[in-house]
Amino acid sequence: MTLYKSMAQLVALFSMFAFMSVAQADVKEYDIVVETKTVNYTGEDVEALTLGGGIPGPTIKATLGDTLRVTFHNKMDVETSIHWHGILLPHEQDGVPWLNTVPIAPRSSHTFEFPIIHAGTYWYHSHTGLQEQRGVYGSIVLEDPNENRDYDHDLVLVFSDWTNENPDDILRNLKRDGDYYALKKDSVQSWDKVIANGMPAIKSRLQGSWTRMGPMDLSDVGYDAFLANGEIEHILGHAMPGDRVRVRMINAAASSYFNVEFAGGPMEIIALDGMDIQPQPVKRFRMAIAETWDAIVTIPEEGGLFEFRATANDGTGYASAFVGMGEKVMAPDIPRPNLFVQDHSMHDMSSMAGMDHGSMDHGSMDHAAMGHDQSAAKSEKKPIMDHSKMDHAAMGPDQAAAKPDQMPEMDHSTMDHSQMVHAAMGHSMPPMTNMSVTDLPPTIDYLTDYAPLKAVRSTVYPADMPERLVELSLTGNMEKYIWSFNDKTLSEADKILIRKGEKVRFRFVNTTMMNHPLHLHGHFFRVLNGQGDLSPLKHTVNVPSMGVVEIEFAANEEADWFFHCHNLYHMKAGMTRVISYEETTKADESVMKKLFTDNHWYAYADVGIATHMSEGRLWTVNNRYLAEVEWEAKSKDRYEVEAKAERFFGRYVEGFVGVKHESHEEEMLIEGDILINGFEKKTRAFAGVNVVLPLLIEGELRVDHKGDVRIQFGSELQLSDKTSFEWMWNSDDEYELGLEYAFTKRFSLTAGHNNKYGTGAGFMVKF
Ligand SMILES: [Cu+2]
Repeated sequence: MTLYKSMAQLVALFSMFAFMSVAQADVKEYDIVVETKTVNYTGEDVEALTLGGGIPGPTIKATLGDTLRVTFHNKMDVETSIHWHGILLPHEQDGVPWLNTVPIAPRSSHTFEFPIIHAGTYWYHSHTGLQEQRGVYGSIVLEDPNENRDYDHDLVLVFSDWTNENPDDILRNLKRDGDYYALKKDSVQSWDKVIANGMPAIKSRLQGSWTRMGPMDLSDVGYDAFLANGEIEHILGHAMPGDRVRVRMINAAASSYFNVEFAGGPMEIIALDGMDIQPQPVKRFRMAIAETWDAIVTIPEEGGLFEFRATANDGTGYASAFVGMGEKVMAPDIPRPNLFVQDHSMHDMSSMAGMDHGSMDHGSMDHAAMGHDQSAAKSEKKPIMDHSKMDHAAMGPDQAAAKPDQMPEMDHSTMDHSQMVHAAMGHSMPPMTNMSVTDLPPTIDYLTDYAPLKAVRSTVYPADMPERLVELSLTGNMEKYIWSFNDKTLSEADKILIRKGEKVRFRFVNTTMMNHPLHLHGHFFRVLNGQGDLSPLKHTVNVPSMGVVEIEFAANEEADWFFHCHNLYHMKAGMTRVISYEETTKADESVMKKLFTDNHWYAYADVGIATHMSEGRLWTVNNRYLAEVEWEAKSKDRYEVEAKAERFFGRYVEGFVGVKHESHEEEMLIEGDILINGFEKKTRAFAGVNVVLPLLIEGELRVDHKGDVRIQFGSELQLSDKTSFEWMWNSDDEYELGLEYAFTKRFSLTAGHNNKYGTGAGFMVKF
């Protein structure tokens, strides 16, 4: 009887389940054209790339259990691709050209089809070249029919950055000089400003250059506009006073972090990268590139049209979106960050070290001396310190062992994707409804990390999974604009091999002065932020400048997945890896070669003409090698020209070989004893090393084929926005002093003294 009853219940349950599956297993179809189109955001016509005729493309919507079928029609002359950012799907649907999906050839179409097995806010974008910067991105809303949150409106807000310049030219400029856009951004960190910022700034700069670190950098590219749903100012939607509005914010910028603030009061953050978190009210938060943040805001009773403002982290501009009705109410201006005082010590943001908050080096920061961005540092500190009351001993990730099988949605490893629809149905997030304001934790003024954020339930993996630790230093050479992991770009590195069934932990140590938003395709990972079981799930994690972050994920997929910095230019410059499942990888050498974008060659020229001499340099450079021809000349008898090939070894060392031909006036002995001045011509082959020394002085040691040794030192100092000073001395008793005033990035006035060629003034043109 009991058995019969249970059986009947089981059958009833099964029927209901089957019915629900049928009822909800819709196929959602979209047809989207990718084409070029002239846009004008800032008074200049620019050929952009659009999806469905717009920037951003249309919002793709589907419901948990649906099958999504999207056909892209490429009407362009170049190939394209679409990646489904943050969505769990079969590897061959992930869209990374060659690695996962065939590229969408010019004037052809491609259909993606995959089941929707989780809900949330995501986005899609091109993974080809720098097309994302040109407009190939759009939003995705995946709804959970069982979600039971309390809001009146559900809106999507895509933030992005816009430049009138061709993105390929931008990368070429950055490869010439990582600071290329500093002037456009008004962020030249020249000595006049360092001095104006007083002793702490001077000390900080000297400390930084002593350890051979360049100054702090918040962004690389100087943008012409920032966009909210494709407009500089956008009306997001109408809402009545008292309405609760869910806003799904997506940072689709190619290389901009945003500080987001709402004019109508605190935002209640409810989801991160599509995954629900315990609601956390914040006044302002920093949004890394490629993240999605869902927030609920309440339109204040007094009414108005309230601004969502996304201010670029470097302070160069913002995008606005308004919600409500009536008079506009603006969000406050966020002061520009002060880049002149910084802490060069490492910040350990990971839970492991985070447990021991005492070890954090915030104390060494001179808060009093800091500018506005330091308020960030202070509030960063606050939420972390709040955890000091927690039982640290109980919070190590190892206690994950205590609660196995608590992450069913991560545990689809054993299913094939066709069964995932069913699997996912049982896995909807628990409703987070009817939380009254009093249930919320205290409002955070400015949230710049993940420390206080908690998942809605345990995200812990089963205890019996074998573990693998992958240590990745985030490395970069700002001067040469080479970005890498462990000092190796994608083309120089091996795939990262993992095995199905493992728990893979990544430990990131950022050795650079920039933030890097790291994105893993096809998986959610736990950010080990000090919240133990409730570590939030994400697909993109910011690793702050000089910071340490750890993540872990369950290796429950197949084949190959891209993993990279989501700063588009960093990705292209080499901060990228392929994560491969050992048993099922399809990325052989020929596939890998097609992914290499970091070994591209760029060519440049500088030509200077002055009253006392002319000089020039032609060079071509890739991620590892440089070839150049350099000359200095006063007359047909007084000149030198050298050709050189260099190889880079890490950030500070280069080796080179070359040949130098010169003609100079020398005292000569003729017929044994008569001393006259003549012109000596000589040609020597040479080899040597360049080393970046403390205080960022460039040292060079070279030996020529006759055994003559030369040591040389030199450096360049940025005196003001446009003026720089250069000096050089070598053991052949040559020295040179030069001043350069840059009218534009292409044209400078110069003045200099060289003990071989004399003193003079002129100009320099850069190509
Ligand atoms: Cu990066």
